[in-house]
Amino acid sequence: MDILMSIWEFFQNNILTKPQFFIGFIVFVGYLLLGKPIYECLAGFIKATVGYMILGVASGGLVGNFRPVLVGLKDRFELSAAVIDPYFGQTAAQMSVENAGRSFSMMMMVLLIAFFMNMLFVFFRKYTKIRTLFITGHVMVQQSSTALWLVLFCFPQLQDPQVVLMLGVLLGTYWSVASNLTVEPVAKLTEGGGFATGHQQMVGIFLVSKLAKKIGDPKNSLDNLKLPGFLSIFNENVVATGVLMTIFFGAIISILGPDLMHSIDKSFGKNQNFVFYIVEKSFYFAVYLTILQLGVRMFVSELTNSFQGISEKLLPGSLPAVDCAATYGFGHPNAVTIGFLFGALGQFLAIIGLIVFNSPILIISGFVPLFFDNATFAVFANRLGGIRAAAIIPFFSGMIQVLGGGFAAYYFTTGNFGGWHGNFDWDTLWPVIGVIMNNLQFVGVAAIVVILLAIPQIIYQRNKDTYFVIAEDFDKYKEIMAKKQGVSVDDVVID
Ligand code: ASC
Repeated sequence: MDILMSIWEFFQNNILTKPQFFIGFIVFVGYLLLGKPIYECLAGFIKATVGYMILGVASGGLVGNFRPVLVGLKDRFELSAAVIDPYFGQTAAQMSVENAGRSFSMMMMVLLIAFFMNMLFVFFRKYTKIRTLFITGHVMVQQSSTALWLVLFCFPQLQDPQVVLMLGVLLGTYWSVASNLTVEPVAKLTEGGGFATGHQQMVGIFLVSKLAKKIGDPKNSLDNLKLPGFLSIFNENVVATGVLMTIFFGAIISILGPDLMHSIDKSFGKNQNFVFYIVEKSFYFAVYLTILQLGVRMFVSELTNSFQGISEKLLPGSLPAVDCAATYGFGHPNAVTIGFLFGALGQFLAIIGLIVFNSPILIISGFVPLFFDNATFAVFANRLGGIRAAAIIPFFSGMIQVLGGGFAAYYFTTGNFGGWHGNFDWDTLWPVIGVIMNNLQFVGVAAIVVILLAIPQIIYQRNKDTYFVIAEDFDKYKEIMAKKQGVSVDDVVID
C-alpha cells in the first residue's frame, strides 16, 4: 500500500500537475504505439516538453508584465476589491477553506478522483460519448481549489471523504463534458489539429462557435483585411500589437504616473525615461506573443502526430484537451490582440458600472481571464463571424466576466480574501452550479451531473455519422460533409 501511495505521489507531483511532462509522455507513448524507433520517441518527448515550457515562459511573461499595471490601478484609486484571476482565486479559495477550519489537502484528492472519472468516461466513450481527456495540470489545480471551496460553502456539515468523492465526480464530469464541447470548434479551426481545449473557458468556446456566425460575416475576417496606404503596416502582427499596446499601456500608465510605477514595478529602472519605459513594456507584449506562438507550434505538432498512435491503438475517436493558447497558432495573430483589447474595454466599463451603482463588491481585472479567455474567443469568432464578431464577443465577455465574477466573489465570500477564479466558465456556469448546490443541496448536485452528462448524448444524437470521425480523421469528416452538401471536398463549407 505504501509503495502504491508513493507511486501516486510521484505521479502527482512530477507529471499530473506538470503539463509539460504530461504532454511529453503522451507524445512519447503515442510515438511508441505508432512503432517509431525509440530515438524518435525521445526526440518527440523533448520537443513537446520544451515547446510546452516555452509556452509557460511566454504566458508567465505576459502575466508578470501586466500585473504591476493592474496593481497600480488598484493603488491609484484606492480600491479595495477582489481580483478576478485564477491565481488570486486559488489563494482566496485556499484561505476560505482554511478559515472554515477545513483541510486544503483535500484539493489534490479531488483532482485525482476527477481525473480518474474523466479517464473512465473516455474509456466508456461508446456509452458516455465523451471524447476528451483534460490534461492541463496547473488549471486542474486551480479549478479543484475553487470547486472545493464551493462545495464546503454549500455543504459545511459534510465530512472530508464525502466532500472529496462528491466533488471529484462533479468536477470530473465538468472536465469531461465541457472539454468535449470544444471538439468540433477546435477541429474546424485547426482543420483536424488533433486536440481539444482543456482550460477555463470551454463552455465559452462552444457558445462563441454558435454565436459568432450570427454576429458577423467570415468574409470580413482579419485574414481578408487589406489595409490601405500606411495602415498596411498593421497587417504585420508585431507592428499591430506594438502600436495598439503602446496606446493602451500609454493611456493607463500615464494616468498612474511615474512615481507610482517606480514604487510597484521593479523593472522600471531609476534612470529610465518614462516614455521609453512605456514603449518597452508595450513591446514586451509583442515579444511574449511571438514566443508563445513558437512554443505552441512545437508541442502541438508533436501532439498531433503522436496522438494518432493513441487514438488508433488505444482510444479511437478520442483527443487530449490542452491549454487554450494551443489554438492561437491557427487563427489570425491579430485576433489575439483584438480580443484582449475589446475584452479590456468591456471589463473596464463594467467596473465603472460597479462603482457608479455602488456595488457591494468591487472587482479588479486579472490578466489571465482578461487576456486568455478573450483572445481565445476572438480567434474562434474571427473565423466564423469576422472582425465584427472578434470585437463584439470579447467586449460582452469582458462585461460578463466582471459581473459574473463580482457576483461569485460576493455570494461565495471569497472576495473577503481578495479574489475569485474569474475565467469565463467560472463567471457563468460555476456560479450557477454553486447557487443550485446551495439551494437544492444533494438533489441539486445530482441534477447538475445528470444534465451535464446528457449534453454529449444530445450532440451525438444530432451528428451520429460524424461524431467520432471528426476527432479521429478530419479528412474523412470533410468527405462526409461534402457528400451531405452535394459538393466536392474542395468546396465543402465547414462552419
Ligand atoms: C490560465 C493559467 C495560466 C494561463 C495559461 C495560458 O488559466 O493559470 O497560467 O491560463 O495556461 O496559456
